[in-house]
Amino acid sequence: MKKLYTLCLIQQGDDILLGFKKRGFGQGRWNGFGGKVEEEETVDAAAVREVNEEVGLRVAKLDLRGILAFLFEGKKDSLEVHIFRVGNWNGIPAETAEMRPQWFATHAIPYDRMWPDDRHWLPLFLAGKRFRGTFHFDADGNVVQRMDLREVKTLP
Ligand code: 8OG
Repeated sequence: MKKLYTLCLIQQGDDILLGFKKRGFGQGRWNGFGGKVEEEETVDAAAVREVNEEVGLRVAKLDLRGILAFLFEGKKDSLEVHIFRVGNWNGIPAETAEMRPQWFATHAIPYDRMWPDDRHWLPLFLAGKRFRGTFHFDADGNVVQRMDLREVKTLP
């Protein structure tokens, strides 16, 4: 079964807002803000809701920039993550039970403390590109075994 997730990267000038995940899936890693799309919820609505829940911001505009599939060795379920750029929002980033937010300059992104696939696609994101790809992980989600990543002109 394919599970749908959202991931929002909030950008202001040359800086990007990441959150240190304090609990749950991806704990101990820096990441954008997002989560599972609920039944009968649109992907966009889920993206807006998750940013509000995790960092207290109200998203004004979403720009879909990437769709990535993640498969894990020996597991039937796969994830499809829709990645958005958020350049317009209201509010001030606030720490929540799930995330501790911090701004990072583009040249100081903590790739060593992020999901291992991020170093492959985040540079495309930062260069303003759109992309699609598939990442095959080991069972623990620590090692990328195979990947296919390509730039695309448009996304659905
Ligand atoms: O609801 P929860 O916080 O558990 O959702 C997981 C979040 O992590 C969601 O925003 C999607 C995101 N995510 C994955 N896999 C990966 C990945 O490989 N890289 C990044 N950057 N984010 C990921 O589920």
